[in-house]
Amino acid sequence: MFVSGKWWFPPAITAHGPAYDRQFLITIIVVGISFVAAQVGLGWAVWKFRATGDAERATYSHGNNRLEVVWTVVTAIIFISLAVMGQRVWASLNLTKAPAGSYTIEVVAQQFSWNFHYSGKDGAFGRTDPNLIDDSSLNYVGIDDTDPNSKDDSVVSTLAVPANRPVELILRSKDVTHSFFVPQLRFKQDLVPGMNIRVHFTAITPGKYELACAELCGMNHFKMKAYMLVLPQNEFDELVALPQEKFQARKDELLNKYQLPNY
Ligand SMILES: [Cu+2]
Repeated sequence: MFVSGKWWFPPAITAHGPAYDRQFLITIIVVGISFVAAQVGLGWAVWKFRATGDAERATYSHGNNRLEVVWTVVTAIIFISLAVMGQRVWASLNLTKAPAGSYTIEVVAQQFSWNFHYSGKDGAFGRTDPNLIDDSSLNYVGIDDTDPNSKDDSVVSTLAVPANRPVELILRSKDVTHSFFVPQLRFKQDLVPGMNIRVHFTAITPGKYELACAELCGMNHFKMKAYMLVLPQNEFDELVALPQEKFQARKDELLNKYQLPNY
């Protein structure tokens, strides 16, 4: 299954993707070898100590302390090393701040949809207040209309990000825990009510990708999906400078222009 590549991950589209995939491959090879060795050892013991038919009494063996210490230490070294190596790749993204010049997008999840808040031309987000959230008047993220910074803000249901530029997402939830997951980005991050969780990445391959909620968040969880568009810089700049209505229309055009990858 692994070797055929048929049931493998979709190709990674981020700058850090290859590091994640390399780490995953190392882990699966090491664990795979251990698995085969353990199963062969078990098979050998079953065969070697099988009943031979000469009505021999079973004996009790306490085992071998030295052997137990050796395999415990070897196992610990292997698994702790893998964890430390994996941690390094993970920490470079999760425990560091987004690089300067990142493009910031606020993500507000709710049962059962995604809202992406763009700061517009001025690059400054309008003030938001949970008390102003009103889904019936389409104010899904609680934008304060009296704040001048909010005038050019857009809230749309598709995530558009620039290619080859670091992007920072600020993840929030209005109700329950949701989870942001685009397989091609190689990360999955919960959105927790009451928390602002920051993640950053640099997408490098323009295209259209599926964004799913990966946390069972209620009855219509299965419907909670959106698309992520990775756009060439000029197309992205042009899109995010548009006012809300035009942004919506243009993003629909772009959703038709790009095709989902084949799985
Ligand atoms: Cu959800």
